[in-house]
This record gives sequence, structure tokens and C-alpha cells, in this order.
Amino acid sequence: MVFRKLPGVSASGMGLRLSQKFVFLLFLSGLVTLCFGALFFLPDSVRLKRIFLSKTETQPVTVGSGSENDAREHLKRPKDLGMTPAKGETSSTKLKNLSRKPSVSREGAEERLAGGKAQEDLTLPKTRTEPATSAEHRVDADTFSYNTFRRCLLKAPMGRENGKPSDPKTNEMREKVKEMMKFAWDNYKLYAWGKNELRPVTKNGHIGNMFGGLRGASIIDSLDTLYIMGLMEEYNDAKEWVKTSLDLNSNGEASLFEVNIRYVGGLLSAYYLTGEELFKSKVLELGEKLLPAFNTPTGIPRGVINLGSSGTSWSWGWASAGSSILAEFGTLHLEFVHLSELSGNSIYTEKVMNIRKLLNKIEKPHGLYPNFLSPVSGNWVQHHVSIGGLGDSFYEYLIKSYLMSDKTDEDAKRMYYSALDAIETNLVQKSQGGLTYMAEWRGGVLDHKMGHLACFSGGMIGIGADDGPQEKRQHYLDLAAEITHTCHESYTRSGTKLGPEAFRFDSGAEATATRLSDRYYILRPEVIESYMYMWRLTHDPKYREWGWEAVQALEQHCRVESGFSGIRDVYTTTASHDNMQQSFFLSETLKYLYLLFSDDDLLPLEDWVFNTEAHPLPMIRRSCVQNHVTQTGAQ
Ligand code: DMJ
Repeated sequence: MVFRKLPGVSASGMGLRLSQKFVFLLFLSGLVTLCFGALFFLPDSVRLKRIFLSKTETQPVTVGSGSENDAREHLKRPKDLGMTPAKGETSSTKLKNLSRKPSVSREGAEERLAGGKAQEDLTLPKTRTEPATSAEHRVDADTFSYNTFRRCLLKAPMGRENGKPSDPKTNEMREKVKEMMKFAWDNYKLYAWGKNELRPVTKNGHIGNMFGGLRGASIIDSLDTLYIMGLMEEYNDAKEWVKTSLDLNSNGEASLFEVNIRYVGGLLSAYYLTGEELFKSKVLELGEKLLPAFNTPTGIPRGVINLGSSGTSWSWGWASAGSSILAEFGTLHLEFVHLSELSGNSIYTEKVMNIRKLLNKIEKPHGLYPNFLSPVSGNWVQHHVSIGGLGDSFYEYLIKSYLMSDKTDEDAKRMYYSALDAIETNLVQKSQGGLTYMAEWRGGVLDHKMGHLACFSGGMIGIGADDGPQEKRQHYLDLAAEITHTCHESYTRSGTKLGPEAFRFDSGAEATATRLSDRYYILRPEVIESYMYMWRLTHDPKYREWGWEAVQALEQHCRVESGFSGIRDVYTTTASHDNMQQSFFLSETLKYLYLLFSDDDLLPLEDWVFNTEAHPLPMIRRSCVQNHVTQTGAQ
């Protein structure tokens, strides 16, 4: 086709007529308006949107999420934040010089708080912390005060003699674990006090960006462990820090999941164990800050929340199509129910019951729960199913919600056992060498890999065994033992006797990592957690033996001059340390080891459930609570 040159119109824009220029400008300005307007419709996680829309939205949280974020965080290069010891001073000499404050003994606190007459003396709070939202949510009659809950326990929380085992050899092992805790804590105190974690090689603190500007994750995560172990001077230091320095007025972007399991869980446990009102008021203040995360079309919270007044929330940038993660929004139930009980405000329970309702109703591929769900449409975003990272603690919280409700939460029970059926049908596999493992499921195709995180499932299936259908009880207990055995194998097959982040069962592999990137160990608790539950359920001595193997391996390969560090390769004994003492090492790994070597009457499972960060929460015995409230008029 031939174009004829119009008179007076040159090929360049310079030669355009006035009217044409006007049309062109109009088109251009329309385009700009359209582009800017489109920003509002982008998923919240898109960085461009956050740059343009609001000042508080410009500091993206760069870590991953759910149960996998700690792993991603640890792979980043350490940033030196200072606080090295003075020249010539080793960490051990500094440790010896640490000043000691006068302590309040746990025995004293226990005496004050425990049973009978002493309990009568406990004064109830005169004024309650006011809940955030409207009065219609108040459920005064059911409020679960410290006194009420103590009366509704079947046994004393700390046992006859704080769980001290009568066998001297086991007691020595327990003492060793206590020494490890003290060592880890003292070094944290010396080099990283108030920061989130200790960097034990460079001897400084790490803050990271998972907690939205909140500090002291290691302190909050340690409160109950220190208390249970009877490290009272250390516990008192931790409590003092919460009183004077835990600042909840942060304006940063936090992982809702991580803040919930570590801070909310840690403060709740500290309150239930000690009765200190300080912990209660802090946790209620923090709980309120998490509520805006649920302001989505479905009520399914997004993964990242601004803890400041904006309360804005986002989905993780890496989660497909602005989705929320199953292990994140499915791991709020235990803590949120307790927030309602303590505040007298039902809103927390309503939020998590809404999540439960949606998950109960939605169609599930082969009865399985995929890892990603849209908080806007309420539909699954893709069909990746895992009992490890991204899925794990959702299943854990179903059975624990049932147990914590004094076995009254029938929906949780039904959902747990049908999920377990689907998992057994679709994911549980037997390797050529006879090891039972949980594979991952990608839209019907199996990936024969098991993550370290998935090793918690031995314990989970164990604690749920008794409440399943009668004919399946022994089967569940056997399955729990088999999974725990496989996870132990992933430890014994390495040079360090510590397990890799993920191990495989294909291409000739049997419970070993085949990829370099899966060989690391970051002080994770899941395998030891299953040993602890299996010990309590069976008293088979092998679980204590396996736990002791882990203690020795931790001592040999993870203990450095100034704390404990993860290692980059479990298959090589010339350790390369990752320079991070994770806060869950203090809250979970060492606590589970300590409980493994203690008598069962220390935090008996009849009365306590452990949240996914190993913070113990008491059962809610509704009828007992109501009786007590009616009898005493107390809350
Ligand atoms: C902990 O924060 C919790 O156990 C969580 O559920 C999974 N990841 C870490 C420990 O590995």
C-alpha cells in the first residue's frame, strides 16, 4: 500500500498540526492516568505499588515465609553489627565476669502460685486490659483467668520435683542440656542482648526483618525454657527486659506467622507458667496489632503486616498471585483462642474460626490441602501439597486445637483425621530400603523428598493416635514410630550425625540429601521434637538414646566459643558455621531435649499443648472454667 504525503504534515511530530498535537497529548495523559490507576489493582505485594502508594509501605520484608523463612534468612550473608569483646578477652572470660542480679526463685513463685491455700492468696487483676474492638465481642462469663486455669489443670505444671528423673544417668543428661541452654543464653546476653538472635562466630547481634522492628526474639522465645529449667536469674533478666525494653510500638513490616508463634506464643506461655500480669498485658497489646491482617475479602490474613497504625498487610512477593500460605494462616488457632480467653474478647476466636470454616468448606483435591490460597477469592492458587515447609503446622494445629479444647472441637478433629487419611493415601511412601517417608505432591506428581521440617509429623501423628478411630490407633502409633525412625536415619547417615534440611528417596538416595543446597542444618528441633513425644507415648529407651546422640552432635559440631551455630554441610565434619543461633534453638530444640530427659510430670501432656514454637499452652476445660466463674464470680 502506498501512503500519500498530506500537504503540511511532515513525518516527524514537529510537523503535526495543532489539533493533532492536542489529540496526541490527550492520548498521552490518558495513558499515564491509566497506568497510575492500574497500580491500585495490582496485588499488594508488587514492589512498584509499594513504592508509589505510601511511605509506610516502602520497606519490603525480604525473607520468605511460613516455616521456611528462617531457612532463607540464614542463607543471607551476616552483617557485622559490632559488640565484639575487648582485645584479649575471650567469650568465656567475659562470661565469667557477667554480673549477677539477685534472683527470684522459681520455687518461690511456684509456692506462691501452686494449689490449695497458696492459690487463694493470688489476687485477681482488678482492671482488665481493654480489648481493641467493640463491646459486642466481649464474652465475660467465659474469661479464662490465671486462677481459673490453674484450678482446671489435672496436675501440677512443674511436676513433683520439677521433672527431675530418679535415674542419675538420665539426670546427668538433663543437666547437660541445661548447661547448653545457659551457655547459649549467656552468650546471647553478652553479645546480642535485645537483638533478635546471636551471631556466635562474629559475636554480635542480628535483627533481621521477620519481626517488623520488634526486638528480643531470643528473649521472648527463652522465657518459658529458662523458667522450666529453673534458670531463675536468667529468667528474671528476661522478664526485666520485657518490662523495660519490649517496645511494641514498632512501625515495621512483620511476618504475622512468626510474630504469632514466637512473640504471642512466648508471652502467653510465660503468663500461664508464672502468673505475671506483665506478660498478659504485653500479649494483649500485641494481639490487637495483628487484627488488621484479617481485613481481606475472605478474612484469610495476608502474610505480612505493618505493626504500626496503618495496619496494612501484604502477601509475600514470592507467593504466587498474591496468595497466603497454608502453614501461616493455619497456624494461628491456638494462640488466638487463648487471646480471646485472656482478653474476654471473642474477636480473636472469630477470626480463626472463619479460617477454619473456609478450609472446611472448600473443595480439596484428593482430600489434600494445597499450600497456597488466595485471600481475595478464597480459592487454591496451585496444587502443591507438603507436610514440610509451607504446609506443616496447619496439620499440627488441627489436632492440637482439638486437644486444647479438652477434646470438644469436633470440626478440628474431623478435619485432622480426614487430612491424615488423604496424606496416607497420597503422600506416605515406603522406600526400597524399607523407610517410611512423606513425599511432596505437585498436582498429582510425587516429589520423593522429605524436609527436616516434615519430621515434626512423627510426634504429631503420635499425639493424635489415641483419638482416632479405635481400629486405627495402633496403626497411627506405628506410623508415628516409622516416620521418627526415618528422620533418625537422616541423622545417622551423615558424618556429623545431624540431619540435612531435606533428604530424598530417589536416584539411589535413601534419607540423604542429594543437592548441595539441602545439606545444611540450622539447629532445627523437629526430629528431637518427635523423639520427645514418642518417648512420652511409648517409653521406648531408644528415643532417649537418639536424643543423647543429638546432644553430642550439637556439642561437637555446632558449639563454638560463643554460642551455638548452624552448619552448612552435615556430611562434612570440618564444620563451616553459618554464624546464627536461631531463637527456636532456645525455645524448641533445647526445651524438647530437656523434656526428653525429664519425668513425664513436667508439663504433662494431659494438661498442656505446645504451640509450633514449643511454647506450652494450657488446655481449656470449658465446663471447669464456667463452674469456677459461677462459683467465685471471678474471671
Ligand atoms: C520454628 O519456628 C517452628 O517450629 C516452625 O513451625 C517451623 N520452623 C521453625 C523451626 O524449624
